[in-house]
Amino acid sequence: MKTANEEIQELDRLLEQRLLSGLWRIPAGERPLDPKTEVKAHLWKWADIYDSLLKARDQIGIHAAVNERRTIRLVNPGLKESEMTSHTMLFAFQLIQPGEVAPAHRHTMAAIRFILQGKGAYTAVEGEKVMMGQGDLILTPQWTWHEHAHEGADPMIWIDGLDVPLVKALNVISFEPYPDKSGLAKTDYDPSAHSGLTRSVGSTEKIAKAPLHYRWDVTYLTLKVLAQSSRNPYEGAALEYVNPVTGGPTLPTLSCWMQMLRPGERTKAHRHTSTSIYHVFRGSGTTVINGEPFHWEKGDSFVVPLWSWHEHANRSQAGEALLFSMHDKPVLDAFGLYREEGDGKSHLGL
Ligand code: GTQ
Ligand code: FE2
Repeated sequence: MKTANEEIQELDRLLEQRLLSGLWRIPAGERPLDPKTEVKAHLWKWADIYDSLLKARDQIGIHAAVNERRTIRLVNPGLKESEMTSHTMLFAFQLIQPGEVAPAHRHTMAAIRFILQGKGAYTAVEGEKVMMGQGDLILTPQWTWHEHAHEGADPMIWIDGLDVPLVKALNVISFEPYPDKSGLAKTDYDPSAHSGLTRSVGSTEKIAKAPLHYRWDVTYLTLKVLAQSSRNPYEGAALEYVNPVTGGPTLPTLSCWMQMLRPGERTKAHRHTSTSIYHVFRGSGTTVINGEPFHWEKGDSFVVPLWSWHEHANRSQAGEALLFSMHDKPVLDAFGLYREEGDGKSHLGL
């Protein structure tokens, strides 16, 4: 006599041969009450990143990499196999030397650059030369041609943020080197055509082009005014870089923020189903993630995994702290999967 269990196993084997599977085989752990992720909270120190970049500067020619970029990525300790920073996003640091050109290519991954050090380099996006300044945000939307080149004197360092693992999960990675080796034909970036506020008189363009360049002076001035008038209990004073043409987030898959914590400011804890990667642009403080304190200083970067409780504090009583961050929230929002809890209340963003 076969036991009931043996009969089920036999059925499971039969179904397996037919490339079928019964739902009764799914372990209970795969249906948790709370979202679960492999992504771990982690902080990378600037000293490690900077030292690694300088070593790569001396040892890695820009053409050694398939991408022809000298970039170093942040590898999440929970994602060592894929070497990604979160399950949805990649955060990397790129260094380019005076005279170097990172040749044009395009890909289905969208990218942002946040400029940390140096001057005199540009990113040409679809041939428009966007000059890089410290604290600027520059966008290369998906499938736009982009090349980087450095016409200045000192090494240039910036952050690359991309949606690589998301696009990979959807199996739609495409990458194309620019066919003409002499590079993109270039014109200067025209801010009047991209602001959503102005256009040159006589222009026949009916629809404004989305900005590709968010300059630091404008961001900082706006943030300072915001900080004087309104505070978000979970974020301090926080700005999202938006697309004024669509009214949507920075890019369809990525939202970028710049936020300020005043001296001694401490935020309330909350959690949400989006994942965030932070970079300390100025100041020092502590972010508590699921009860574990992560102490940060200028140049450090850290990941807040989805659904983990987190709160930020500026440790200084004198200086403001400025955090740049990148979020996959637009993806969650697009599919009604963004959910947030804080203050003892649950807010379903549906
Ligand atoms: O600069 O175009 O960090 O294509 C990864 C992929 C940078 C870039 C990265 C890229 C780039
Ligand atoms: Fe690229």
